[in-house]
Amino acid sequence: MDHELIERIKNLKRYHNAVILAHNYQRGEIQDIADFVGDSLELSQRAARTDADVIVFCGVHFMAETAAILSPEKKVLLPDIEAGCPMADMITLEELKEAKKEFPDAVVVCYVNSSAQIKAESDVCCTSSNAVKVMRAYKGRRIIFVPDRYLGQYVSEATGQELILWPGYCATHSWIGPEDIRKLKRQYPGVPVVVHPECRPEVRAMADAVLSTGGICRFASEQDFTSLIVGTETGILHRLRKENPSKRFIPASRNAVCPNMKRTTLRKVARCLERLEPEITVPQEIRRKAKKALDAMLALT
Ligand code: CIZ
Ligand code: SF4
Repeated sequence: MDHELIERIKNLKRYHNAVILAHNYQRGEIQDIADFVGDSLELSQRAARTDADVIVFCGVHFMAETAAILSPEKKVLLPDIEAGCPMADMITLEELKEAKKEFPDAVVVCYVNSSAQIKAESDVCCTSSNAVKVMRAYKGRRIIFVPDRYLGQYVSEATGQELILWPGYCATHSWIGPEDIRKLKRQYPGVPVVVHPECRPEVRAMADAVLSTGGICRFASEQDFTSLIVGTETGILHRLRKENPSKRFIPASRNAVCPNMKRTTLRKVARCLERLEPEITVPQEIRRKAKKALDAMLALT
């Protein structure tokens, strides 16, 4: 019974002085029990600010790592250790080292969707909400951007900067095709379309706005519309509908479901609070270097 599980989670949370953070792509029932719902950076910053001893990170591996990098004195738990990000895994440390050897004068910018090791080997990190700003700060420099080529292409078009792109991409966002948008535009004439920059360029070209998940949530509450077509992982619809009950949100594709984000269940949250594992830790030397890349980003935004 969900009701009993939720009570158990609440009690364990109090007992361990824990905070539960949920990404915008998590299941609705997970978002509902979380102390805070947001994008990966908002969540990690929130984690660093709380006086909780334990952070239950309902998201994927790199997000829990980011929280551990910013809050080394806290215990960071990931309810399902298998919840990874296939895009983050599309670049290895060796591959990045090779690319750096090939372009020794380049600045390395990594998307937050990357492992702690990749962050440690980068000069600066960025998220989908500040990528344009971060890249502009290095105007005139040669830039290697890893691992998302679609976000890279978007930033390149927005800033006019040429980037050395890595061929990574998010399989979940690439489920959204131009034919989906075309069909919905025909079905709902005049309804605005917002998409995430991880979407394919031909989908992005059909959108009225290209926004991070945080940006989509702000757009939804601030802009005047009755219906909105949303091109990102469908978990965000729960939050959008909850925060804007009088507005209608239409998924660009019902297939845009991230299997890794959906691994987190109430049962797994309760179990990880009972056992205080799986814990995510980052070795000291990697942590120090990765924090430098995150700090460099925070200084720019
Ligand atoms: O940074 C995040 O949380 C991700 C993965 C997406 C977004 O746009 O918020
Ligand atoms: Fe990774 Fe895509 Fe899932 Fe986000 S939605 S965690 S980028 S696979």
